[in-house]
Amino acid sequence: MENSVNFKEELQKKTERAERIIRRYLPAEEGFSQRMAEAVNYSMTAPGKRLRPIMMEEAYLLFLGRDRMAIEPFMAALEMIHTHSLIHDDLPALDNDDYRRGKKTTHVVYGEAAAILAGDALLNYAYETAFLAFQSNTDPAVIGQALEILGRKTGIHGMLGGQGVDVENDGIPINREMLNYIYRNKTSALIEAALMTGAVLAGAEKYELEAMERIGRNIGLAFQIQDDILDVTGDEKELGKPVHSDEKNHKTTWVTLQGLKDAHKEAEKLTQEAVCELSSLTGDGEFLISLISSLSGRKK
Ligand code: GRG
Repeated sequence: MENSVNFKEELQKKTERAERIIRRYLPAEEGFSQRMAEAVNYSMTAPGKRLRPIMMEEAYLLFLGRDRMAIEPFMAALEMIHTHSLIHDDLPALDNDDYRRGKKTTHVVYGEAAAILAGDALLNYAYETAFLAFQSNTDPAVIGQALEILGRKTGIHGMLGGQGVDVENDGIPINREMLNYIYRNKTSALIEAALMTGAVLAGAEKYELEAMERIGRNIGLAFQIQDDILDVTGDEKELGKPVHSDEKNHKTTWVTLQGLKDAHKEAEKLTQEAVCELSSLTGDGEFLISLISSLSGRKK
């Protein structure tokens, strides 16, 4: 992208667009439990970055997709699955977090039972939403392929699988190989899903899908390492406090394992690999490249 002002403006426009799409597909707060409905909409309208739907649409545009009725329900569905994972991850049985997206977490506001149900509701409603793509003019076989990717990358062989291994190893020192496995699944898989579903809905070839999967993996790993960096340098760095390890969860992270300097280097290397592979594909990947590059310097 020409300069960072242009990129920021573009990002804001694309975030607002993703926001409008997501809100359009949210369930009406009637016809089912009022508390659950409020909890669903509370968590979905909290100010997330909307990175995954944005990436999905960019991948779609990269391969010249044109059918809004096919891509938009998938964008909303992926953000629902992401939000479900955040609600559940924040629960007392998992990370026990009180704040998310700058607001009190869903279980703190609505109670644990409603938060569990809201997370379940979103996971299920995500598929109801994605199925709306069958009302579009896109080949049903292609939509079926996108649904298969969405299910696989977010399930036991993807995000949920990574989270399972993460929880199992909580408090136990793990090696770099295991940490990579967890990050690849827990974090990269959703980004892989975003890029691959976007590409497949636009009619990308198999080799192009494989490229999107590798790009998503590298972006996700860089994103998670950056998250580890922010865990130790975030607010405290600004306050001039010393860097510390992940004290809250006694968790192994890239930073506790390899140190901050190495973590920065690795995030940069992975980002460059993703940018390089993206540049080699045909189509206009300029915005996506700027977005990926901006993530390794993100502050939240
Ligand atoms: C509990 C089913 C279940 C799954 C949990 C990945 C995960 C699996 C939970 C989320 C917690 C976490 C630390 C995930 C790692 C990826 C990550 C940093 C997510 C936050 O994504 P952002 O920064 O969040 O895009 P926003 O709020 O901007 O959407």
